[in-house]
Amino acid sequence: EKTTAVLLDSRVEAFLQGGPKKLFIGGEFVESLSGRTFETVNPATGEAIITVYEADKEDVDRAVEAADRAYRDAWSKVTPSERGKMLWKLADLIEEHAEALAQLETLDNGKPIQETRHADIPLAIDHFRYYAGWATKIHGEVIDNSAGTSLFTYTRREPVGIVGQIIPWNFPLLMATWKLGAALATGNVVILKSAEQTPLSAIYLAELIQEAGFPEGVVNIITGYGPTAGAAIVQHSRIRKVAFTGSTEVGKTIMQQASGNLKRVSLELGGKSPNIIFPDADFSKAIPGALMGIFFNQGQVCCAGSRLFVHKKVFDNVLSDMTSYAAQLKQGPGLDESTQIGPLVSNEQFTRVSDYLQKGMEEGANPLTGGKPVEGNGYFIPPTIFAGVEDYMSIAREEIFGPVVAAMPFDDEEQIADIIRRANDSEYGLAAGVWTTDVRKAHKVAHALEAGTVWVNCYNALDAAVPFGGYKQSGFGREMGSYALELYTQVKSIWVNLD
Ligand code: TXE
Repeated sequence: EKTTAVLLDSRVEAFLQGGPKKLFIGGEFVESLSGRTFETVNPATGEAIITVYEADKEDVDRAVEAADRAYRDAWSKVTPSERGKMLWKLADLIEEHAEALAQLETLDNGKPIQETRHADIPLAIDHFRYYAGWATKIHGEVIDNSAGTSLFTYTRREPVGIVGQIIPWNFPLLMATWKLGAALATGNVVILKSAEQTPLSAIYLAELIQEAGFPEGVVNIITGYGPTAGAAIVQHSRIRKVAFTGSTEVGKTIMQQASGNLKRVSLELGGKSPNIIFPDADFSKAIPGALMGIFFNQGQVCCAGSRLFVHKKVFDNVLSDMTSYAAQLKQGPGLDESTQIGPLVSNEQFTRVSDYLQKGMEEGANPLTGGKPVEGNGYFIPPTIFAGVEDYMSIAREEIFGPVVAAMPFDDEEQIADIIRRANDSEYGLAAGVWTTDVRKAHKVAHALEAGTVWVNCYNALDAAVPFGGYKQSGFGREMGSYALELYTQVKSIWVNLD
């Protein structure tokens, strides 16, 4: 039989040789001070890939010293144009190492290689290029309000200083990129902690950062756990800002802990995004859109369209098409060219999603396809579509973060108020989707939805230039676009007496 297994890139093989992978602090690869390590696991098999040094508080302290030195002695003397050039160089290096990075990401996270090649890596490259352009465009303004006086005022946009960034495992490289791009373009120094489930692509990125010519200590990348290394970042008084992407629960803890030193906080948290298909939708787009909205990245996407509202007139047809497509999606190891849906990232996530499948059944929902975890090695959950779901059920209210969609019919003829009320009836507000060919309805619904992003006749579209972030308990602060610059700059007003 013809094998479709990906042949490992020699760069990946070289990367996986030798002892535990090290922390990147002060421009060097170093062991953690405790010497402790942890394993990172291949989710397709459940077997360890390699060990990684485990950072803790004392390593964060060391990174802060390195960052502080870099900020004062080196980074503040680098011109914006040179900063931009380094970011562009980094993008070029990622492009040059694209296949190795794609494979490493797939190995560590489990996602299909087709997705890492065509989404994660190109989006990361674009992102750094976009922010490379911003480095030279960070301006203050002259406030000319001084007629009749001798006073002259202007503002400067200055970096915040040392920033901490904590990222999740669902898009490990891309999340690192979203965090680093804006922070570096605006002249900050960074301590970034990757997620313990997926440390590898960030370490590989550190090698490229070194090669791109960033002064030592400008970017420090550490691997370790949340309650230790992550909390040490949040609690460190010399780190002036923390940017976090992850669960709403941990987001709350971070905000509480950051209140101790009044660190600035931006949070990109969970979601339970509604995706609404009206009866006048173009179904040739809406059906694949709804499928991609929930099954992309095994549903481990903060903006996944996990509450699918389909108008009652078309509910049965839409669901039957979706079901037959979902049932034939090819599930397997991410490092197989033909895989369309991979394993979940970890045993913990596998258990969490399996529990939701069980709960959905107990609550009386009915799986049209999927519904039971796959037996055997690896953390595989089949694409699952639940019908017979009521708004109050936990599978319709809580973030599952797996390939599981709760499909619910809705019925309003002229009024759209009812479906908007149902869509907004959530503590989350990250994203939403609307499928209709009626342009008035599209805008009306888009305006009424309580979400940081609304996709009309598309889903999961992302661009470095377009802001992304949450309403309500999905967090606050906007990453990407010009908006992210605000997270990483502070404004100084300068008064000059010209007399
Ligand atoms: O997330 P955590 P987990 C949601 C999703 C998932 C659930 C749990 O619903 O099922 O969260 O996933 C670090 N101080 N999302 O447990 O714990 C941790 O080391 C500082 C949505 O993996 O939030 C990791 O780097 N940091 C989400 C990061 O936080 C701490 C993406 C995220 O881990 C910490 C991931 C602490 N006390 C999960 N505790 C999204 N919005 O995209 C943990 N961390």
